[in-house]
Amino acid sequence: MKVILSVLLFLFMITGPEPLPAQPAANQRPGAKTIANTVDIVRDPTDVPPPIANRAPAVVHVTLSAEEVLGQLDPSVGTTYRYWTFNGKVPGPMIRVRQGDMVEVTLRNEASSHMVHSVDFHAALGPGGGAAFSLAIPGQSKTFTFQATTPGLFVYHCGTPMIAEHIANGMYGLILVEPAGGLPHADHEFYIMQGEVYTTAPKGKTGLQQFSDARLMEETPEYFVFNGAVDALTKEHPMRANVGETVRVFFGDAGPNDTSSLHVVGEISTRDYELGSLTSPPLTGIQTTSVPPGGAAILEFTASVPGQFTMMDHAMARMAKGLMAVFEVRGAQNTAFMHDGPAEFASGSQASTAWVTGLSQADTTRSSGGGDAGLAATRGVSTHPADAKEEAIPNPMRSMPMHMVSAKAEHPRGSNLTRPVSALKAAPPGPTELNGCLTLLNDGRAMLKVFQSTKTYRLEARPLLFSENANRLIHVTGELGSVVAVEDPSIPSFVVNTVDELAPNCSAKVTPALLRKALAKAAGAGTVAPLTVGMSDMAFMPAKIVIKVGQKVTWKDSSEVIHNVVDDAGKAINKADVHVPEGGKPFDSGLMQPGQTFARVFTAPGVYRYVCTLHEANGMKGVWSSSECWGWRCGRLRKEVFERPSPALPVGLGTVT
Ligand SMILES: [Cu+2]
Repeated sequence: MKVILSVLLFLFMITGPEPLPAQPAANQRPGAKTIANTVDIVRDPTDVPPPIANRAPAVVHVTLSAEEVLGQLDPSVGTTYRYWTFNGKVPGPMIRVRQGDMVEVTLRNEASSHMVHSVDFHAALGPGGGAAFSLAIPGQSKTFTFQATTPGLFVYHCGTPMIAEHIANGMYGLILVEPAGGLPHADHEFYIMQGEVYTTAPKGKTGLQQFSDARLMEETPEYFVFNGAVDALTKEHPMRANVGETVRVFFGDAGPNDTSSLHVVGEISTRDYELGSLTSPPLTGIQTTSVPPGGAAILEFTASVPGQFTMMDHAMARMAKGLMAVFEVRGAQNTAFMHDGPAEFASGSQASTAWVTGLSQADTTRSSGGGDAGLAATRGVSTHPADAKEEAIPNPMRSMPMHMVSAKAEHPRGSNLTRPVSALKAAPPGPTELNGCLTLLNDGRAMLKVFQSTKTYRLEARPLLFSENANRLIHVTGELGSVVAVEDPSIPSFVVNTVDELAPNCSAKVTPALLRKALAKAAGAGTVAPLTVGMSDMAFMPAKIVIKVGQKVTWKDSSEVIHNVVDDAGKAINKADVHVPEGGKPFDSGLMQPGQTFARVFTAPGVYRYVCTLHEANGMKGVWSSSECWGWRCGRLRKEVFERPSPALPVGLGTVT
């Protein structure tokens, strides 16, 4: 046998491979230039076998066919390459078995092959991982069986010398050995392998590229690829998920030479089964995973916010050599994790409301010298004169729970219409409401001049909470903030929870008596007054409320845009965005014209999450496509939360949690 092989190999060395037989131009990648007689070798990353679930150990049949094909290495410029593959794709098929399974592998080396091939399973115990048993000359089939003893994600690859060449040419894949009972559910699973391609000509050359033995030995690949080809997982096979869904990536580094520093820009792995181990606990909260050649990793993360997320080897020069993948996340925007502009105080974000410096003293001093670069730091300088002045305010208050009074709930008002600023410092918990005239400055700041007073507060909230109330007399609830702005360090800030209009303008005709009347009207007579939720063209307001069982909520479309209010998993873009507690019923307001209201009495306690599916429901008009809804506009349509009042709270009081 050895003699036959040696003779064959020798013949190859002398004659070299014959020209490849013409391959059908099948499976052309969409959008790719048609290159005659080539095939698309890219493995679709969603090509993942189903979970093994809870079955007993079994005999698993796996057939791998060694196929040498002319494939597209970089279809955008018409670069082709002679790939050696398992089953015509790179990587080869992902194999999924259970611990204890007997894996019966048949390797069929196609008659059209020019090389001897085999397969070495890292999941197998035995010499060569099965390479000797599976060594097959062109036209031959070999079968061997191994027991999957150890859970984990393992690489397999061709084990025929020169192995590095067979790997570089595309002969690799992953086998997942699941533990008994399987892996936890993930909403999406992807299969990605990193590889290197060594060519004699530099990247960018069109036409058929020749393998370079010298470059392989130098370990200087001309191309780095995910799933076999340049840009394979960006344009042709981007990976998609919706906000709130869990993503699991089965990743292997085929090498043959370089370690991958796998990183997803803008995500943090919630679980990282480092080195592919499923017998060790996963690491958590991982930014970049080191995956050696011939190694693997299982990464999991939750798609938190919509957008495009780039996955790459953080050895970034490799991006220019073709190594990049894209995750597309769709769904409602979530500005809690990141947003443009200065820090805001989202409802319920109690922990993030103190300004401190994140820099060393030296850097703080340096950056407070002025200029844009110093701005952020300046805001946090503890020695800033304004901070010193406000020193008495923050900490005891900041650590207090935010007992926010819902706008329409019972609450004594009128007594603090013109509460002086000095009083704010002295008396925790300070004002929880203010009345005054709202002015929006050109730079986006919202200033509240307290009614019949010279005092002014800078209001902190989501920027557009105020847009429709500019130049109106308003009532705001919230708490004193500790943000000191560079522009006006002497002006205290007030973190806003709710905004209510008291009068449509700030004219002098509004008297304290009229104001009290407006406040009383707004407060309602009873302790379980109906609650109104406004709908601007950006948001539900307030974003979160707590009501009593039996309380009525009225939504009012206070914008100039059609809206709806939907809590029905069957109608939401993303099921994770809506929730009805046990005993509650799904609801749907139907389309609401500007000015229209929709009311509902809630009798089942629990958390309700709902959305405006407006753009989806109104899909008959192209402009309101669902993609519109995935943008920042629709993303501002906040979810509402209803919760049973905590026993610690007086009945009828609302709170923000
Ligand atoms: Cu091979």
